[in-house]
Amino acid sequence: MSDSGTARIGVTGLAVMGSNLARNFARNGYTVAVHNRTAARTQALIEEFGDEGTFVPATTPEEFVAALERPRRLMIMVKAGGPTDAVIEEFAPLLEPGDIVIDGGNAHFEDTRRRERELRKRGIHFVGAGISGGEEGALHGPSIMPGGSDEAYTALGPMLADIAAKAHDGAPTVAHIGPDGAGHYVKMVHNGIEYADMQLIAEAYQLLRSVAGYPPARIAETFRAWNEGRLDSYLIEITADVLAHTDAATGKPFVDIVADRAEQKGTGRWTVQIALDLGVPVPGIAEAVFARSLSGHTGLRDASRELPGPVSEPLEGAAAERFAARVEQALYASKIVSYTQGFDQIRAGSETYGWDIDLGAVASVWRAGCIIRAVFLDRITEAYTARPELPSLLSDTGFAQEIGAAQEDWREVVATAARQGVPTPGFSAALAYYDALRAPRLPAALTQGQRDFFGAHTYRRTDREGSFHTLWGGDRSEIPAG
Ligand code: NBP
Repeated sequence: MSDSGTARIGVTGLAVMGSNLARNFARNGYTVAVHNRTAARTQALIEEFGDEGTFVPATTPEEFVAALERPRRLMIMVKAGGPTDAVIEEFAPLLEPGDIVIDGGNAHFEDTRRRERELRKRGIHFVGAGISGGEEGALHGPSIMPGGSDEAYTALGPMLADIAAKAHDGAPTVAHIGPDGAGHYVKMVHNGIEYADMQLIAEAYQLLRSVAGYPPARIAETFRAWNEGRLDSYLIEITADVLAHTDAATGKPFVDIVADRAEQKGTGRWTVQIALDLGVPVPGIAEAVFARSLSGHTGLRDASRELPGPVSEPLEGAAAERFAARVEQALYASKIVSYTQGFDQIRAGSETYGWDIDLGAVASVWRAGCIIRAVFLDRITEAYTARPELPSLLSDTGFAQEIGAAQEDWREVVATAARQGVPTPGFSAALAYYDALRAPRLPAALTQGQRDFFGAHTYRRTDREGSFHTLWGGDRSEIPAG
């Protein structure tokens, strides 16, 4: 191979995310090699933003690789899936042992594990890095969740820290999550939690609208007030902005002219699929994915509109205000439960794949830059930092006390929603999860009895070790099994 180039890092794939990340590196003083399959994008970046820093434009993969200092740091920002594999195949033969390939796209963590394994055979480090914050984050500071080897992180970490968002205490929102696919796995669960957060906020909105009888502008004010307290977060802030917005064409509240059909793309669905594979209960995330899916089933909805439901009048005055305060409690309690489930899924993935993920560090890198950034994440960081072995977030004394204080209102909100026919799958599932965890006995005992009856699946007893089967078709005596 020829002499080393001068670029500290290279970015290939210069659509919105790649070009903004390249600019972010350049603005932080790094010389950045830039490349795109279609050269026009590279030219456009140099023409429009070339004066923001030092860019080395390359038109061929060979030129691009030659522009990088060694060990090379090459970031891929192309469409996830086949395009990422195509780019790896194109560049890998041009690289040398010790070089680092970073995939900042939204890859499935199993793909990242496979790619890491394959490149490791050639001595090349592969870093699957989850990047959250959209195009604004990419430019001004995202939350970054890199996986891969310790060696790669040593060479890369300080640069990622420079371009990452900074939390209120000045800490950069990046941490080495763990080996191979750990970073993309955590990014996936981040998106699952994002789905759950958004669903809970949507349910709070619907309750304030239908039960408290508030118009969107009043609900926007309510969310603004909540954003001053423990719910302070990016999602609550933008919810208030969306609800306060008026449609210019009709003069109606914007939220009333948007079709009520939501999209559910890759990562939310992956989170639930993987949770099922790992046997981790994440009903809050699952209900959020299903709620979006249901909203898009217009045929089913059209055919069901005339089904009977309760008739009720919205609340008024002080009663409406009292109910709104209860909704805040229900939202907060349900949010604690959603994060409990998300962190439990990260713990399960970490154990299954041997990643040794520091849950406190994960909470810490979500404190700024990403979509779920919130004051609340400081609390989670503190809880896991104080007790890394915490069995679940609900075992943290502070969160348990807050749930205890919220539960009466939470139950009342769920009961009111059921009585008035307002669908609240997120609030209800969160409460059911909470009650199931705290139940002294679950009806799973009966389920086991049924399974033994029809399929001789056996059961365990509460009073002694071993598996047992009852001869249901015979004299119903019990025999040891297995
Ligand atoms: P896109 O996901 O829209 O991908 C477009 C880029 O992929 C272009 O540079 C395109 O090159 C390149 N590309 C494709 Br398509 N097929 C290729 C191939 N076979 N070989 C080489 N290059 C190929 O870009 P994006 O929205 O900037 O997102 C980039 C990555 O970041 C994705 O994985 C995305 O999921 C992830 N991400 C996006 C966001 C976001 O908010 N948008 C947030 C976080 C992560 P061309 O110009 O020649 O067509």
